Amino acid sequence: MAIKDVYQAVLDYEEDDIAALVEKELAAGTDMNQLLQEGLIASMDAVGKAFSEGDLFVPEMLMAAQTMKAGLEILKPKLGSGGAASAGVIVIGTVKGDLHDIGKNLVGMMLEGGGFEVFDLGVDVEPKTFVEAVKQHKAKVVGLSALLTTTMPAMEETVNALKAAGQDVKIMIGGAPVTQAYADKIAADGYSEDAPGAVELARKLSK
Ligand code: B1M
Repeated sequence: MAIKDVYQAVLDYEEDDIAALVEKELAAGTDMNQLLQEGLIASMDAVGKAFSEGDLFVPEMLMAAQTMKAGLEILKPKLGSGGAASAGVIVIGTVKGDLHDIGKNLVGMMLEGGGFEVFDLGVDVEPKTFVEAVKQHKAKVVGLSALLTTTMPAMEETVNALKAAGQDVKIMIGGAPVTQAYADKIAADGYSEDAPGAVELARKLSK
């Protein structure tokens, strides 16, 4: 048994086996932070890299993310008790009027894999709900997703609502119709075209 087995389980999409592997590592006294960083986060970084290079596609990335999530579920209750530092708190959601959540969920899972504490507000989220959640969870970053050209204006509304509320939070946006130019236009702090990029961006924004 070693951390590399946990790492490899994510790469092999062993969703049914990873919980037991993580439990065994913990029982063997492996440091939780090391297990998180070198087992779960490093493997998702590798998956993200393979996706960006065109060696993996969305279904494989989803399977890896689900496997990582199953491993993370074992660590989660322990992480809150001072075992390992979170990379930061992020609130994410799909904006008002939009029900697409596959990409947003993937982004959320990858962010969790990247060590962030993620509060996912779901779909069709009103601007004021984002504002309240950012305040409640003291989020450093908020992520907005939209898949419809018709719901992109709801991103701008949300950005305006967050700024009007004086929230000290960085805003990142993404989704198939969204572009860097649109992020610049609505004064969002960043744009990512995919889930691995969202993790890198969140790391930059939360520094
Ligand atoms: Co809809 N849909 N849909 N749909 N749907 C699209 C988006 C569409 C392009 C299909 C088409 O016409 N070719 C089209 C939009 C056209 C447009 O606006 N330009 C469309 C339409 C029109 C509609 C309806 C209006 C159809 C109707 O009812 N007449 C309706 C709208 C409902 C609503 O939202 N109010 C609708 C409904 C649905 C379903 C419910 C059936 C279903 C959604 C199920 C669900 O999400 N739970 C659905 C689906 C599945 C799609 C397609 C087929 C697939 C979307 C998807 O999940 N892609 C889509 C066509 C397509 O894209 N081929 C389509 C996979 C996912 C992993 O990618 O979400 O792009 P994606 O996420 C990527 C990146 O964009 C990025 O990272 C992800 C992974 O790398 N990303 C972020 C996403 N969010 C991010 C946030 C970030 C950073 C990166 O930071 C915060």
